[in-house]
Amino acid sequence: MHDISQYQDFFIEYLNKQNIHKEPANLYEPIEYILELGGKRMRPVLTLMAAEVFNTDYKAALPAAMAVEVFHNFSLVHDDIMDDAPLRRGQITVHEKWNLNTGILSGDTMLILAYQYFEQYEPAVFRDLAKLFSKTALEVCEGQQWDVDFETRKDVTIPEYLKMIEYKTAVLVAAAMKMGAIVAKTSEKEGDLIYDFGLNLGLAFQLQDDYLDAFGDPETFGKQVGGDIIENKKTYLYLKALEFSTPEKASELQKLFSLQLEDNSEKIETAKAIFNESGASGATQKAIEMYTFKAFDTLEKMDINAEKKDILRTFGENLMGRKV
Ligand code: DMA
Ligand code: MG
Ligand code: MG
Ligand code: MG
Repeated sequence: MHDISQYQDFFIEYLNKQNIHKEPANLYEPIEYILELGGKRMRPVLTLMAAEVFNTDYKAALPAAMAVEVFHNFSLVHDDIMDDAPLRRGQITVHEKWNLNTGILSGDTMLILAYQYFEQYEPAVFRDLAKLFSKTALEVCEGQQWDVDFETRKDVTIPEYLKMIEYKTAVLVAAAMKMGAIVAKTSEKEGDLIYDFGLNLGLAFQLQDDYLDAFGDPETFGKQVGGDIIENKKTYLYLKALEFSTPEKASELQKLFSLQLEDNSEKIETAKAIFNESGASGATQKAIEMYTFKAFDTLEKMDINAEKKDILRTFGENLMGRKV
């Protein structure tokens, strides 16, 4: 199977047959709401693809893919609380549609539900999936805490930013792929290589996410454009703009990113202009390409045929050009 949309379709069909969110009853609605809003289903598709790349029927990886997607949605619901986000996938966020408690508890519930999907596997596979899952969950939470801590810090460095996005985002993309490899019972070496591939793809993905947060098209983006600027997020765009600007411009930008305003339209426009004029936008695009190509380099080291490498490379190329 080559076509990404086929994997998406198979996954969505499987997801729609699930009954997990009927229990617990009062959390049913928000969980169903967030899981069925849509999204690209990128992470579960990667789990299925990885299983197939390692010569296993992708259907065997559907429960693991489901765990990945449910975990991802847990992190989104909590992320939207942390980021005070009004919109997700073009719809009102869970904590705004219901309330803060429902956001926290439906997120927590999804975290547990995700784990339960592994119970469908035999003991040895279960153990490896569960181990990777808990390591990943701890890293994502740590990364998310750094993301929030950085909002009020003036001295965040590029290496700190890169470690933060590795933890909050890239490790889940990497784990999604490695879970496919675990289901396929591939060698540890191949499992590590696909993890490395996913990690670099995940870094490129978050850099692109940060770029689109400022420069995405509000009509199609599905989230509030400029949200990171409003929240004083120390993204690659911001850090590179500081690095490339004159001391005067840099201190203007630093001041701008310590404000909390009612009306943010001017702040957003000023920040975006500095991102563009300083060359930070171009540098971000270059970094996205660099991490994507780094992922492709890892692919070359893998013991899989050219056709399978093409499937993964095409996925990476599509991701690089994404608009949402
Ligand atoms: C998201 O970072 C990270 C996790 C773990 C959900 P983000 O806040 O930039 O994501 P989004 O742009 O989707 O809100
Ligand atoms: Mg967010
Ligand atoms: Mg966030
Ligand atoms: Mg974002």
